[in-house]
Amino acid sequence: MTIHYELHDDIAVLAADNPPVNALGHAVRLGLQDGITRAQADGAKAVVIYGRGRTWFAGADIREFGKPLQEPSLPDLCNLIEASTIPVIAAMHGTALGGGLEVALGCHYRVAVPTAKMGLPEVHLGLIPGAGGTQRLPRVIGSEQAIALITSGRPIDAAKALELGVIDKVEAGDPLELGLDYARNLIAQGAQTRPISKMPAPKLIDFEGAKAGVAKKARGQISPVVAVDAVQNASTLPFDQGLAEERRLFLELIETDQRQGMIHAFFSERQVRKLPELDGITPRNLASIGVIGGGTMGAGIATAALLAGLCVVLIEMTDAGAAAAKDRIAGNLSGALKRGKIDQAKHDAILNEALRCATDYEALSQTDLIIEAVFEDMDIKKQVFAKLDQVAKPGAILASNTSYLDLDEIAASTSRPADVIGLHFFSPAHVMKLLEVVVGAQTAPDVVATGFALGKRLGKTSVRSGVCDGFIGNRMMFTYRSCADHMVLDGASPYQIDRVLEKFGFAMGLFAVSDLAGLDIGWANRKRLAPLRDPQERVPTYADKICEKGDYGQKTGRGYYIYEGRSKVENPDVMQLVEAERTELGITPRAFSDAEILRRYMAAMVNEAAKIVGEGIARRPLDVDMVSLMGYGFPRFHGGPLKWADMQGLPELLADIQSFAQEDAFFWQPAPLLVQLVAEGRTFDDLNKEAAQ
Ligand code: 3H9
Repeated sequence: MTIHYELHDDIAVLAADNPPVNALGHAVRLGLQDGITRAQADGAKAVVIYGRGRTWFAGADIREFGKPLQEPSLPDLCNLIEASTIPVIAAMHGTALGGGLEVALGCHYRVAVPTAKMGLPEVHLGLIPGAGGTQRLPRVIGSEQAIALITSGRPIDAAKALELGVIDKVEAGDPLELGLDYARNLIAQGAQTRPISKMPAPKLIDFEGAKAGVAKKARGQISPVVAVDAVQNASTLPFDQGLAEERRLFLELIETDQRQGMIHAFFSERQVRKLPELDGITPRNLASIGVIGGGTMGAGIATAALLAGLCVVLIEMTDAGAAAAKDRIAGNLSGALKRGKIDQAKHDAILNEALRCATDYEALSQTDLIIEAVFEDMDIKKQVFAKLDQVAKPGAILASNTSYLDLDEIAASTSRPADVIGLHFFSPAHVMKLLEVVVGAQTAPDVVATGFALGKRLGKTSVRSGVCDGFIGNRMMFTYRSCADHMVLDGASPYQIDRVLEKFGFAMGLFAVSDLAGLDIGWANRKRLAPLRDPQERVPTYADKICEKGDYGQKTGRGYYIYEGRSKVENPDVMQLVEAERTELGITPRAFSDAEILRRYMAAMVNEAAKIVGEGIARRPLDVDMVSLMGYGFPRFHGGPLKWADMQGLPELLADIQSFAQEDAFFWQPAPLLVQLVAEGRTFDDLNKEAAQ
């Protein structure tokens, strides 16, 4: 039973019992419907609804979306609760989200414990609130505030909810007791029901302006924009019509690819940390970590660890280097202080007690895990690992933050390759959410488990990767960057490509991102790869020539773009270099349509991703999707490259790749896994499902 009915004197209590998050699945809806009906038939004077376990209802059951509806629908249930002739009280704790908050808004009174959080996060699933949230919330808090809450999807805490008038009381204690006390008072005062639907329509605001602002931020995502329309209806239509429109818009959004993409992202974020190989494996202890190298990356890693409560020993080569590293970390921490992530006392304790900067590797002798973040050069890394092998205590984990290099070769420079792992952070490491946990041929399972445990402690999404050049993310980026370079040589411009990518939903185009990361990084990597290249490979050189001019992107003020203050303009040198290279190679440039640019770019990305999964570098397609979403700015509403590929149709993508291969058979070699899936009529998501069984 998911809803327990109890009578406490003349108060009926409906206790939700649907772990883990009391999602409002069919059985819960039925239980609430029956409970409300029965309470009135029993002659109860009030109803209290609360959640057993860790939370009030955290929303509709997302797994039901896209399947046939089983009555009662959630909007009907909210209407039924609101129409109750006796007052219904929501006693909330945990997370009252989406349909959960809508059920509470269907109730006549709302009380909550101080730790409760509430919000309407449906836009993050490609949806809008579909059980009256867009009609009831604006009646309570006004359209402006409702638009802010619904289009951001951000939850608010109980104090803010009280201030806005979403709830009537905040009090610490047991939610059931809180609800019962409130109900007794209401009964004593002879209080009546209080349906929000009977409140006056909210005042008109500048909806057009609000919609334009939301559309700009949404960058191609549909649901936040639709949400503004729905909220506007609350002001312009009678309640019932507004509700019917909300339902229509909700059902339209259910059918979209964006809804599928975002729900894929939601479940993948949770699935990605589940690795059968780690079942029953206990991670090693982690209290202190060492970081070697105090540049932007090392300082960022140290900051992330310090903010997570770990002690950090940071090693630099000289005293001046150590002092500079400490300054960098202090700068990061003062940012965290300003944003309210830590208070002054914690800030001071971290800087004065938890962090130690030194120049002697001996200082690492007691640390549990040491992450090397030195220059990306195999010889230097090997020297560092040989030294670590000398000083690290037995059982300490030796981690490399390398972004491309062969982890097995690094591990071989120690006497304990089972303790060696790759922990590939993304810069700035205290901000970016992705951590690639790179597992070498000899890495011990409990070392892998510790890598994941560290990622969790740092608040990262950790993704397992095998060893290959660039691991999951950079290997893919290398390929789609090559594809973009080929298009530039053949007639497109970096600026057209960036515009196409931004239209697709990336916050920044590829070339603008390169400027941000620093063009010297890619240049160094191209130099490293030069001797390994196949003679059949097309390798444009215009990017090297930009670097040869000393233009490294944002840090020098010039790269693909010229940066002045906060604005950027195209750098005219770039197309001059491109044109010179075209002439040298005898290429007559041709026009590329935006659609063709996107098709080629995405085909290159998907094809490489399929190779990565096919080779077992990524365990599942969803691992690739998570890397792209969390580390490379792939638009969440497309779900990730392989979810996007499924929705486009794999046969169509393979046909594209085969047709591009007629011009460049070396670059466009179809991934065997893609060929196999097309032949079997299966999708990448089928592989995700099989892996979850
Ligand atoms: C909606 O309400 C639409 C309505 O407006 C209209 C309808 C007509 N359904 O995240 P966790 C699972 S849309 C099904 O690890 P936490 C989750 O997959 C909904 N399952 O825990 C995981 O399963 P597993 C609006 C759900 O403590 C397990 O529960 N609501 C749902 O870190 C634990 O989850 C939302 O968008 C669900 N609604 O965080 C809220 N929610 O163990 C979505 C969770 O097998 N949920 N699961 O991997 C959340 O934001 C977080 O789960 C929450 C807990 C904050 C609640």
